[in-house]
Amino acid sequence: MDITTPPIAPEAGPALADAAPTPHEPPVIRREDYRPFPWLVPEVRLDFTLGLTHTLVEAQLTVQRNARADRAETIRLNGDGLAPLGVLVDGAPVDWHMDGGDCIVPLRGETHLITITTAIDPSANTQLMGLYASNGMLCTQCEAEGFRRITFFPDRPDVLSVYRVRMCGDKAAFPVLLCNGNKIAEGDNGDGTHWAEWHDPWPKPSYLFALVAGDLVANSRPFTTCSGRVVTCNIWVRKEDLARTDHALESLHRAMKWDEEVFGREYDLDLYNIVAVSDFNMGAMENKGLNIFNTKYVLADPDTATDADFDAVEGVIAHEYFHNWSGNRVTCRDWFQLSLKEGFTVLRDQLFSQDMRGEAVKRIEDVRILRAAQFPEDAGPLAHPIRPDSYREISNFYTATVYNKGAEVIRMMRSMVGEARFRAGCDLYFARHDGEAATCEEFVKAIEDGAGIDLSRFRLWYSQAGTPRVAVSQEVEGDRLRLTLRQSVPPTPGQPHKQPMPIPLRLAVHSRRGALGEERLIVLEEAEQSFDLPLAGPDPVVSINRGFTAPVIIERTLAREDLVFLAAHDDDPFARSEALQELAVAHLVGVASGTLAPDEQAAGEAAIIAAFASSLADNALDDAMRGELLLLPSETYLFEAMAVGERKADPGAIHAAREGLKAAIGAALGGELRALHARASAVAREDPAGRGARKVKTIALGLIAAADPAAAAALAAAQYDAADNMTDRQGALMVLAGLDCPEREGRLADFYARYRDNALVVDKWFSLQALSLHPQVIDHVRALAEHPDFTLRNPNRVRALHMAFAGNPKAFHAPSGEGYRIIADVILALDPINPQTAARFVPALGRWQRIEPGRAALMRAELERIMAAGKLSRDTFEQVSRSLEG
Ligand code: B3K
Ligand code: ZN
Repeated sequence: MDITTPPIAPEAGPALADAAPTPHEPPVIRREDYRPFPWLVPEVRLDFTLGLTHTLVEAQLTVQRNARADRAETIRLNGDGLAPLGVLVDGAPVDWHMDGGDCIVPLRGETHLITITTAIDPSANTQLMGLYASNGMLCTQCEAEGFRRITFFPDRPDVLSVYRVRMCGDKAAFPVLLCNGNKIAEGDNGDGTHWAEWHDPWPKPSYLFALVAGDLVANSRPFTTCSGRVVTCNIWVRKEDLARTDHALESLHRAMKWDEEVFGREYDLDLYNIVAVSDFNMGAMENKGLNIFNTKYVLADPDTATDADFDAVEGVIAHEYFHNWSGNRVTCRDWFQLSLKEGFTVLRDQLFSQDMRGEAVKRIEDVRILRAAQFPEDAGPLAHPIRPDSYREISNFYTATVYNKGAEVIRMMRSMVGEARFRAGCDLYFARHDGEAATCEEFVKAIEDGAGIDLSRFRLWYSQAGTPRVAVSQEVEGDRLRLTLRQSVPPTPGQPHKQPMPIPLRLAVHSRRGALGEERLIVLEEAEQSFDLPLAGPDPVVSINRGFTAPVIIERTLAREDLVFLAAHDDDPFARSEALQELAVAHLVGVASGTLAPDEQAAGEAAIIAAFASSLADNALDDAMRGELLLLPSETYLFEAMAVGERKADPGAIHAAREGLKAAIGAALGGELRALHARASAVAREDPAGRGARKVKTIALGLIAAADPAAAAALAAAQYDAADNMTDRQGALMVLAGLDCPEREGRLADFYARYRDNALVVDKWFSLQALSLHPQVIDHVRALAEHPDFTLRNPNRVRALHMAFAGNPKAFHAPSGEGYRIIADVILALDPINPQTAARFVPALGRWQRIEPGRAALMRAELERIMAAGKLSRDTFEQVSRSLEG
């Protein structure tokens, strides 16, 4: 589901940059201030006496001086909301003191044993960071800085320790006791409590610590590694969820095998545990040997999960597994290096999914996500390089830039050197830095040395924010084509001037008469550079950035017939879908900004309809790819394309233009779309072609609905009633939810009644109403926020209702400003409960500078209202203040 984050306008209100700092202004942490920690902590022993409302933690830290750091006479142990019950050094009390949340302990010698005791109430932990209670079980989330909410510790990723953990708790409440590594002992205390002791032989930073205690059952199946070791793999869930865990377990095995074959990485413990919890701030967490997952990315069966949900489970399971090497064996020196593990691991999971599901469609999907989530971020007030220079709250930097653009940057290196040399670079990286906390610079150096390439200028991709724009012009000279490329990287907050960066572009020069040119890779190094290329025939058409080799915006005005040619004939499937997108973007931005003459508008619409018609008729296409070719660019992406230079985005005009085009396509191709729907409906669920059929079925319904709502309502109701899987059922209900039709209410009520006991499906019920095209969606969202199943305490539920709503461009950007007010109210209500999740809503309001002045003023006013509300969390304060500064 597309989460929209709209753009902004500078004249819309006074800037807050000069305002006096609020008394609660949190400090700025800077990358340049990094210093090694003065102490090493080679060993940690933790002893937990577990209870839902009262847990006692005794920590023993073996510390020794770090010869590579400045000498210190104290040790700073980070804490957040903790009070030490006792602090001993080598068994004796010492004169410790607090500095903010941290505990400062004097240490004079070379090595010491620090013993420190804390008590916590997991049931009161609504932030879901540290140790918290969820559905009667106890679990942890420590990345980035949650461990300091459990015990006092140097809670930074460059302090690596071997952990030994003992946990004791009530046998009935917590029959299963899990931690990182291997279980080395367990026993019964004979008083209704039991205990287990775990040892993780691999040194790790505190953010990878995990503990789970609860009433869980496992789906278990061994995996034999390439060297013949047998690894027990368990997926732990509540008993009632066990039947929906096979896909997760199979995905894990596939990921383990793929990482051996493609990256030469073998798993390194005898046990791999995954636990699913329903209260979780994000998707999943890669704790060593004990991944903790949001249930959304574990549980799947055809009745309750869509095909897209199945893919997401496979992708996230793989992502967390791949972190075992890219993140755990080699971790980050500091949090500015986050993309070292996240960008690399996203690339690895994308390559895995490409291999599992087909390269072309997966690449198109990944680029769509990048454009919908990362391009707007890079063009707004929260833009930052993939390796940021400063932050106030690191949780705010788990962004599409660090993750998805980070993956694109590494993918570019891979494209430039080829698969084999990239693999050599990765091997060198893992060999050089195994067991260390490394930097992005060290990663680039390893690729440089291992792959044999000079990446000096390429490093700019790590330090410069903003999406580069590449302007293309061409000239024919005899039998050659002279292609001239000009790059510019737009200014971003704190970075007014940029340098040109190496931009690898796969391209081919086709002839519109039919001959396809050979593909080659060029690297644009300079601000402006020309390339002489052979012609394949007359009327050359350049197919550029094939496969999306670089995360850039290509600026060119290609004749409509050239785009139609590429959309129908390009031999690169990505380029083919891209030509259609280009055709649609140019047309829709033209219509929305009122710059097209009526005959141009008619010609543009006719060309798009013709391209859609040929995608519908092309028997060489499979339905999965056909589906991609039948999707128009998202409204978020169209905002970006409209807000160029002085021109602002007009969400209302974009929505109207896009819906108008959908209606024109639906009207012109109604017969073909109905035939497609009928053909796809006849494909059985188990048929290998079933997936693609389900995808095009709902896309066809959406286009028919835009032109003929009554016909679409009847078809959707029939699809809903006949559905034997969630993809069809949800797809049909999504279309019905957007229509003011008699079929709507009954199906929505049926869906809720059918699945009311399944939280993940109830989330879908909230989302599809919040995302709908229905004219009363704002009233629906207000009513749903009062529904007995709605709670601000469960992040999945808040995201299902309010994040979906913020991603519904028509409703969120209602000219009255009501959409903005709903989201601002949620931020204010959620901030004291769960600041991390609250802050995630701010970017939706934050892009006011690139939006038309009326809405921009309303968005800005909501941000100011949040700011004025007083004591905000670090998370929300940082996002709101940056959004106001622009
Ligand atoms: N590393 C975690 C994300 C942690 C987010 C903390 N706010 C999941 C992942 O990216 O694999
Ligand atoms: Zn990750």
